Amino acid sequence: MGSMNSRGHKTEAQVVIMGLDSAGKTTLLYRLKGYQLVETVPTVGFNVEPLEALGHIPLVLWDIGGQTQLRASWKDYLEGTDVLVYVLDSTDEARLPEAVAELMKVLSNPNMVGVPFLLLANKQEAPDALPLLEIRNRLGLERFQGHCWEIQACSALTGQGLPEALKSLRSLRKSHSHGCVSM
Ligand code: G3D
Repeated sequence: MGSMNSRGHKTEAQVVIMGLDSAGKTTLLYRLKGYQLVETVPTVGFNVEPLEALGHIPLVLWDIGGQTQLRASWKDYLEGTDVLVYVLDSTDEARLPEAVAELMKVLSNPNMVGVPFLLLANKQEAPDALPLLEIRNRLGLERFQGHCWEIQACSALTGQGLPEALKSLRSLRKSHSHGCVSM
């Protein structure tokens, strides 16, 4: 893994998936890999999974547990990140401010300067999910100056929005080296 942290040596893009616990990161990871998870367990530490769903672009997704005690170590995994995927639980209105605060902390890490990110408003198929526009408004666009970013509604459970999410991921990955196409 050390070689993947070195920008000079890696051949794969490094995509990091983060989010609070229960946001749906593990379900999403397995769904993106074409697996179906029957049951998930809280992620401890991180999983490194090669993702071939993006055609010929090999990506590595690091699924980092969002439990409070592990959040302190997030910064250790950020070096060499090409794209951050940050998963929000659209049904957890109460924790949205906490999720945004944690995202701000991650983005303020020196390793994250100029790193593009994709916000996934997950669990959108749930009846009590906040609509994407509402989530977008609550996030406050002005916070994210200096980063290319996109927001995408999705459901890791049904797969809704995931093809679009992968497309965004691919364009954000390019934007890391070539600048934002759109903000
Ligand atoms: P985490 O890896 O971010 O901690 P998990 O989250 O992937 O373990 O998911 C936490 C719970 O949310 C799981 O339910 C999982 O089934 C559910 N979940 C994940 N994605 C979605 C989604 O898109 N829609 C809905 N409705 N639920 C989702 P349990 O009941 O096992 O805790």
